[in-house]
Amino acid sequence: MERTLVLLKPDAVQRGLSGQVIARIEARGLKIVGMKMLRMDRDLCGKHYAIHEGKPFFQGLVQFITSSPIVAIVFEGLNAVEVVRSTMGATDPAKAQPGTIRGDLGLDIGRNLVHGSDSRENAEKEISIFCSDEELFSYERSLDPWITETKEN
Ligand code: DAT
Ligand code: MG
Repeated sequence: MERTLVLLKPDAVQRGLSGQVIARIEARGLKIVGMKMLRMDRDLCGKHYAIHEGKPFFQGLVQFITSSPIVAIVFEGLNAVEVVRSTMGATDPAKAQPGTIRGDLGLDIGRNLVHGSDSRENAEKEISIFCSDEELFSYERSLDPWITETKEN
């Protein structure tokens, strides 16, 4: 089953929106297979956001994401990467559709509440940055057949 990394950024935790954000993703049917709170440092930021290094917003992004604890969650399920991305909405909350996390709860691109991996390949990389194998759980839920017809993807 496909897995993806979600980060509840410092603004989500500080604003008391962690539960709401998790609930929206869980309600789609995706399963939590790993979760922890941590404070990102510059080093972890460099690894996770390597692709954005040198961009004009990078400094502000590092400043923000390291400013307060975050929650890292690994979700698993059918098309987990794409489903999380569409549930989050566009990067800029001003452009995100109502009904999405960013479109309902955010205003500013620099305070957009949540991260979600953008491809299966990046999801695998990002999950390994944040979680060890021992921190990830494989388990069945009795309701899974009511959420997905197939076990494969
Ligand atoms: P996403 O988080 O939707 O995958 P991204 O990977 O392009 O977006 O950028 C990572 C984060 O960097 C994004 O969540 C917020 C910040 N960011 C991106 N573009 C920005 C911009 N133009 N101004 C300020 N922050 C920006
Ligand atoms: Mg991204």
